Amino acid sequence: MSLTEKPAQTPERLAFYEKIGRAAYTPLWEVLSDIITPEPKSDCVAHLWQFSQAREWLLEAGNLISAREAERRVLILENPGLRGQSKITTSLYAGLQLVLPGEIAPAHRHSQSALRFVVDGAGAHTSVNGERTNMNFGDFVITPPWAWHDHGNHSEEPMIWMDGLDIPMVSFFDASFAAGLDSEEQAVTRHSGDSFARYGTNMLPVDYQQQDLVSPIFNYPYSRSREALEVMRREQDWDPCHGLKMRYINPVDGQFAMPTISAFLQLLPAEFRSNPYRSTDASVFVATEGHGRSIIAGQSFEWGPKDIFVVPSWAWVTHETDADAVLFSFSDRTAQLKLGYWREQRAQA
Ligand code: GTQ
Repeated sequence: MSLTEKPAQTPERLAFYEKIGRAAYTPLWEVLSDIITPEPKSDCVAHLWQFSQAREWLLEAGNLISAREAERRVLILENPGLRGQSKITTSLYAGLQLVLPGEIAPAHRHSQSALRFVVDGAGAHTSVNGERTNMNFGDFVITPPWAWHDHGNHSEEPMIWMDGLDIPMVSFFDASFAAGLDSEEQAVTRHSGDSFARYGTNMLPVDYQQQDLVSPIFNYPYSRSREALEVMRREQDWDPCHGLKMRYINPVDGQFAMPTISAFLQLLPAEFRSNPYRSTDASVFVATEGHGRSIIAGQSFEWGPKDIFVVPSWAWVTHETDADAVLFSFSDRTAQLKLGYWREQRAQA
């Protein structure tokens, strides 16, 4: 008996397992090494989705079904090791959503938290908590749990963003609630930019009391985040694994912007060769600028702007760039940190 091997199966033992099995018992020693593993073992595999192909198929879907009929016109990015489960990693969902000019994706709300990362088009909007925000390339937008949200596109061009949701986590806890609103769009009761002015300028309203774990900012514009990376690069203090990597925060408590999902933005300079890194949070990356490749568990994935790739839990990853590159990423790190699971490891090149 050990953590890695199973005991021999004798006819007497098998007969016993069969007998108790009929009454909903299972001997631990037959399954222990499968359920408590010395290292993370996952069906989640490394994979890359090329944006050019995704865009073509999304636009094709645009001719087949409206946003209204679909509720959300999304192509799920389904991990090849987790087909049929609507998961990009074991704990997270991702998809690419298309909203065509003039369309509305109707108002609804659910227990699941959502993030949007804008990859194509400009000027569509999402409304949350009575405020409408315009979405532009690279913006990181959050929808808190149980918040009404509807999307629309008054621009002239199709808009595509990546959705990241904690759907598998909520399913795991059997805690899903969802409801539709009786009107297509929620009432707009605040001016655009109000929450950013209140909470996104390194100030808070003087008597502000924290209400929940979600950031009160719901659009983190790319222009601001990108500019920050550009200013920091002058100091040349590149992390050997991550280049310059920042995390999106809730300004009220300095924690991650969402209670279950962590999001990051990083700059890697041209010709960067990272040291190997792994962590227990499987991560979804979107290349926003530049070209390069990531070697994930020994397999190389070439990426360019808007391509999406996934790094499984505890898989070694190194990044290599040709030109300056910017990577957005998200993972369940904040959930793992709260639960006391999260680990990381660095290696020399
Ligand atoms: O935009 O509200 O990709 O509810 C999946 C479920 C997006 C959304 C998704 C959703 C949404």
